Amino acid sequence: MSSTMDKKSISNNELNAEAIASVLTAHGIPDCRVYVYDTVDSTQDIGKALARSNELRSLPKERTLSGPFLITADSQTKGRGRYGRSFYSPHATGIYMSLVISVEKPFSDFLSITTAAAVAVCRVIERHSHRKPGIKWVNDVWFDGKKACGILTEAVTNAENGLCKYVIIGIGMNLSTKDFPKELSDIAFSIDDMDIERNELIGEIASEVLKVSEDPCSDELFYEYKDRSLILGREVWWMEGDKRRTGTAIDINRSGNLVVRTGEDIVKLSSGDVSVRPL
Ligand code: BT5
Repeated sequence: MSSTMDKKSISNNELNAEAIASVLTAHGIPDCRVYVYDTVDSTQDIGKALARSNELRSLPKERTLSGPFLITADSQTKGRGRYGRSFYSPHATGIYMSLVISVEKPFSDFLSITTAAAVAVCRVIERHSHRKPGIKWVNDVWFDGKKACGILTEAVTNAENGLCKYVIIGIGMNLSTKDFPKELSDIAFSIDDMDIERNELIGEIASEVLKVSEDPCSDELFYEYKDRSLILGREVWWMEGDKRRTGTAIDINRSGNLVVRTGEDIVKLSSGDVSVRPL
């Protein structure tokens, strides 16, 4: 945790594109365009629209906006998670950001981007909080058994060659939200002890995510993800259709599957949700 910086009021801190861009530049990323909004439906949608309008412009190659984009907003009215679920994004009490990265690769090369981004987010939080975050497979950052941050990765693909054109990494984090809706009050957490203001935090998270996205499948990130995993060795349960299944999470493999022992069987879960039995 930084000792030189005073604890600042994150909730009163106004978003500022220049301040965020200067943090990115200080971290060696001068070419990331930053867009700041007050209220949007979803920063993911703005990211996709920007990526598409970039394509539609048909600019000569040397003038296309190929650098990454960062979109952040004070609140979202339709913040989303996976499988059409919603992400609660109240005004100015959290971080709601999407990073758009231009790529020309098969999407399979980017399957690890969500797990790499989770590691990146934990690294940044750890620099600025007294608390230690952990990762709940696949995409949640947890504190004290509650979710503080969720990550959603989406892609824009080229219909002709099936290659991915843009990856959009969405990150939502609670910082000072206190009044969660009833359905979240027992499961959501706000990281309210960080010694960094919001623009700097967004800039640092974006820088770290952009760095890890250069080689999201690296050994270093894979082992760090497993080290930070809260689920390994724990009893878990999940639904298979209307059947409830239970087992012990014993590994996460290189494809990102959660490997679970259920009696005599070994099951590999590829996505979806597992719940962890409380300790
Ligand atoms: C996620 O999905 O956790 C991915 C969340 C990504 C949000 C970011 S914000 C910026 C960008 N723009 C967007 O529109 N989205 C991204 P998932 O694993 O499906 O989890 C969704 C579940 O998390 C919900 O069904 C709730 O149970 C829970 N949840 C919703 N809002 C929450 C919050 N603020 N804090 C903690 N848990 C929450």
